[in-house]
Amino acid sequence: MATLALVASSCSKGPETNATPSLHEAFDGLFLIGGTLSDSMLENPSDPGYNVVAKHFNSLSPENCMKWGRMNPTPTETHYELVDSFVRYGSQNQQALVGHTLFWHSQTPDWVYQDAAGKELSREALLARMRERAELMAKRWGDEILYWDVVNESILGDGSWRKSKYQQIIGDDFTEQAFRIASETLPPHAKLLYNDYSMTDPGRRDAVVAMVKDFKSKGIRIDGIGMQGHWLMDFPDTADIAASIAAFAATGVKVHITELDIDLLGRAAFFGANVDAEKLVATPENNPYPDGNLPASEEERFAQRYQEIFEMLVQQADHIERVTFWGVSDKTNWLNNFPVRGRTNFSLLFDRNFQPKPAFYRVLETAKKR
Ligand code: 9MR
Repeated sequence: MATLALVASSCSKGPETNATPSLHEAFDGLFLIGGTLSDSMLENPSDPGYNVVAKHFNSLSPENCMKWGRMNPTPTETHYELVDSFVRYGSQNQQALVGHTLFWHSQTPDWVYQDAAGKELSREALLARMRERAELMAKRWGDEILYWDVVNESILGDGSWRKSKYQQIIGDDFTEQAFRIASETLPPHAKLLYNDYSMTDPGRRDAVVAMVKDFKSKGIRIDGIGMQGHWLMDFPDTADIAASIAAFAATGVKVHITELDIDLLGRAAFFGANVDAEKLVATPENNPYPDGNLPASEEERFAQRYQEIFEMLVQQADHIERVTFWGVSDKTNWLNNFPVRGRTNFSLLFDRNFQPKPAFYRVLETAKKR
């Protein structure tokens, strides 16, 4: 794996990247600009996506390889090599690394909640198992990783706690206990984040604010709020995003936009990133540009949406530590398969050939307007 990471870090730059300004350099002094490494990129050091990653991002998140189910699909099976490669690549490129994610109701295998006989664990036993995972993370990657998504998505839109397996076994203090465990096991330089989607929902926003205040009053460390940013073309309103950023920042934490992408094709029935939602089938109606050629008018609409979002983010830059795109290019972004499988969607700043789109240049311009 050492060679793999070395090769990856010395990937040649494509012709495009020599001429194009670096995104993270443009935003220097405002906030970090991040992207993700997928498992397939980590497995293929010559993936052309590395040209974009090396040049435009100064922060990196692992899209999937650090999830509990990927690392430990069974109690005895361990898959840590891709995380090792991720950490090695990002460290060599001096990118601020994100540990995604310690505890999430999704992508956590059933064995985590059970004893060897298949019986549900007690609260204490599950907390001990969570601590073991945090200790492993700290020991193996704690020195290199800066930001940690400690808990993902434990608050619902109405502000109540998600009725996850964690919540059912541990109780309403699952998130609090997770942060206690993280602050006791991860090194002092680690920044601890709560990460969620649809953070403009008033119920969720207010509950997050109340949670941060509660943790702070109890002396529990929490350093940042991650707003995932899986947004649509017409929702949410940038004013509502700004209001949530301001509300979180007012509690004394930094805001991170952790998983930004814009779903050009849209979702008929719901909003957010609920991966449990029923998947639909691609049809000519919901998949209008299967060959990847977007009409100029649509490209322009997309660029305008990115521009308005970044104009707002730049205005809020004092509160924002990092803006991370969820992926590298449209080619592999998760929205090609959510909520409809097998669509040709358009969501990021680089097209399927890793070329910067008109939206890229609009975003770049916003950095100069400060
Ligand atoms: O992009 C990720 C996709 O490849 C995975 O199949 C999916 C399930 O693990 O997770 C996606 O990333 C999610 C992230 O980890 C947490 N927030 C929502 C993201 C999109 O579903």
